[in-house]
Amino acid sequence: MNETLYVTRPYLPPLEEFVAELEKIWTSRILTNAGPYHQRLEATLAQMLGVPHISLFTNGTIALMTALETMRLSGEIITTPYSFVATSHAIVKSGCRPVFVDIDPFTLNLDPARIEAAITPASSAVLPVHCYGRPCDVDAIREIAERRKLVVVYDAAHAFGVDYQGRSVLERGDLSVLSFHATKVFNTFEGGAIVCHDAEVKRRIDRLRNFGFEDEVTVSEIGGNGKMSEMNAALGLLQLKYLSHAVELRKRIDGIYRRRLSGITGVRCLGGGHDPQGNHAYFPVLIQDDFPVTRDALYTRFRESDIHARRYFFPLISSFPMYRHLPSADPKHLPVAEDAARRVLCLPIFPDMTDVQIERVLRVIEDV
Ligand code: T4K
Repeated sequence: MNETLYVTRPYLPPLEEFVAELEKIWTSRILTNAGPYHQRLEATLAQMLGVPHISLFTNGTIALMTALETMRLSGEIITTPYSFVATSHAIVKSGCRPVFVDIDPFTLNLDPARIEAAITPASSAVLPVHCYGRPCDVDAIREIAERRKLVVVYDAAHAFGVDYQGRSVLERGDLSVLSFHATKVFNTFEGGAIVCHDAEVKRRIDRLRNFGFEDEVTVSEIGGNGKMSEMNAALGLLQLKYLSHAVELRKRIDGIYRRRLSGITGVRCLGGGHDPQGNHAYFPVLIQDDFPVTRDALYTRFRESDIHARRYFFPLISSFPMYRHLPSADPKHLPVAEDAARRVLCLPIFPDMTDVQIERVLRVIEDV
């Protein structure tokens, strides 16, 4: 009997290192509210990622909601249906309405060529996703947003450490939002962050993260509680020591998959050699019509072999009950996203995946 092989596994530092940090937290009794670990992680991440300002959060979803609030958005926000459901939920929870626009068939990111047709007088922003950590067409999106006076908030949940044209992709847009969930390339158990360009905006983000407090006695707006705890920040700081090694290990697995799958008709690997500065967060393949079985049949074969490949992102967000009534959710407006959701399968990839485990995955596909 094989052990279950999951789509991802968190890469963790040696337990003793974490325990040593926990002992310090126990002694200090500072558990949260922008304590020393939190401050160090913010400073270290800003420097390491090469971004001007970063604010840590309890998770990516709260960070997304706070990002939209920070920009005082209202009305409609143009977004992709091909993402994790948190992307649209954050829009609605911030009091706005999502407008779905189809994706590009090569990157599976929001297609800039379709944004303009979706703009109405009620549009306030665009919320694209760097899906699987592959950069959106950020220049085209910026050009449209500037011309049509729209804010751009990137859902960069997958894009930790990703560069675009030699600089962090997180610098693009008005704000970028990261997730540090356990399933991500860099994790703090749960966690997230907002990247912004100037100190005044950071102050607003930090206020909204902390109930709206300006100082001990002044509450200037209705904020929430999005603070990251010291324990989470301590894990983050430790993870950073091992991050580049972890990404190298992911890259190696990506390379093996790509080589072995290139000879198999009907399996299209997304991305590839042209994104050397990617983070290899996911390994999505699209199952084409000339593959002997459907994507769902292949998914079932994986399950029968105790391999939990995942259909990220199926079903489309636009097909969930709270969104499917929207005019923009009509499948006839979203043919590329519909097709991708029907074909995609994310294969297991995580830093300490063994060669035997990689073989197990490939064998299921090769056997078909
Ligand atoms: N925007 C985008 C584009 C996102 O992808 C996400 C999150 C967000 C926003 C929101 O960020 P957060 O608020 O989550 O910070 C997972 C994650 O829960 C979610 O964070 C992630 N995207 C999404 C793509 O995947 P599930 O429901 O598929 O996770 P789950 O529990 O099935 O985990 C997948 C596999 O990972 C498991 O089979 C085993 C492994 N795993 C999981 C956990 C939680 C572990 O080995 N250890 C663990 O602790 O949503």
